[in-house]
Amino acid sequence: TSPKIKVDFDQSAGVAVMRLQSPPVNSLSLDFLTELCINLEKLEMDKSCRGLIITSSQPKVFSAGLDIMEMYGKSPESCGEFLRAVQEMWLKLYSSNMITIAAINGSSPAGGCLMSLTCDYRIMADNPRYSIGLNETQLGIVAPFWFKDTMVNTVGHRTTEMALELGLLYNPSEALKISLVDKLVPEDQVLTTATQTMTKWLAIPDHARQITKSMMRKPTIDKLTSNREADIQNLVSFITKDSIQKSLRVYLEMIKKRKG
Ligand code: CO8
Repeated sequence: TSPKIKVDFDQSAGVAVMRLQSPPVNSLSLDFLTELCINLEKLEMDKSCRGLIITSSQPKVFSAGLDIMEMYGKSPESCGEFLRAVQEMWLKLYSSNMITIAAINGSSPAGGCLMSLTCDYRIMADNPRYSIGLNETQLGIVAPFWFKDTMVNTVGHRTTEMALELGLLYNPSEALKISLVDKLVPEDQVLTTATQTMTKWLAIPDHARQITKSMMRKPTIDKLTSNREADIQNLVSFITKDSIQKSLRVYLEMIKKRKG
């Protein structure tokens, strides 16, 4: 099978560009997450890699979030393995020592939004057809507490409370207004703007920036690392309930119907 992630590392700049290329919509399957984590680990260990830009190779979509098929009609064991991989992705990205910038060149619901939120800075294409947000309740499911915490840390408690209860998806200008993203640029300038922004962040001494980042994020990360298996058990028993499986089926039928 062809790689779902393409990494270009510019040794002289110390910056890697990671392109998500899992057609059609970069949904986060177990295979995708495994590949993502292997790539992240390699870059993290390479001391010459100081910055990482994450973007999508797929048209119109940054990432459709978790692959719903990994949670639908699957055994508790499979669901558990999958959700452990989602935790792993979040832990690796949120605790990265690298400067991470999301170049959001398409829609970014749910797990796609989470990936963006783990980054240090978010640049989104100014296209009103794109949307971003944690829309879990619209599927009849609940965002894990660490999804919630990551959003609270970015946009504050009140905005997160309302966004999560309603499962709000924001268009780019709304997302900018609540600081869910940091900057909007025309679609064809997302990557170049990310590179320019990276230059600014690279000017800060790594050790000082890294300690500061860790100081800001460590309490949130510790909350999950000290409770990983209990969290999995909790999520698995929720997602495998008949009523929740039914909600997922209804939602899947809805996105299929909406097509065309
Ligand atoms: N998982 C699996 N398949 C998907 C997903 C997904 N997340 N998203 C889209 N697909 C499929 C579609 O069903 C469609 O399949 P097919 O071609 O067989 O009909 C194909 O991908 C292409 O999709 P679209 O035709 O809809 O593509 P568009 O370019 O028109 O739209 C969007 C792209 C905007 C991304 C749209 O597909 C969409 O809105 N998708 C749903 C996104 C979503 O709601 N994701 C939520 C996932 S849940 C999550 O991430 C967090 C869960 C937290 C864990 C909770 C544990 C308790």
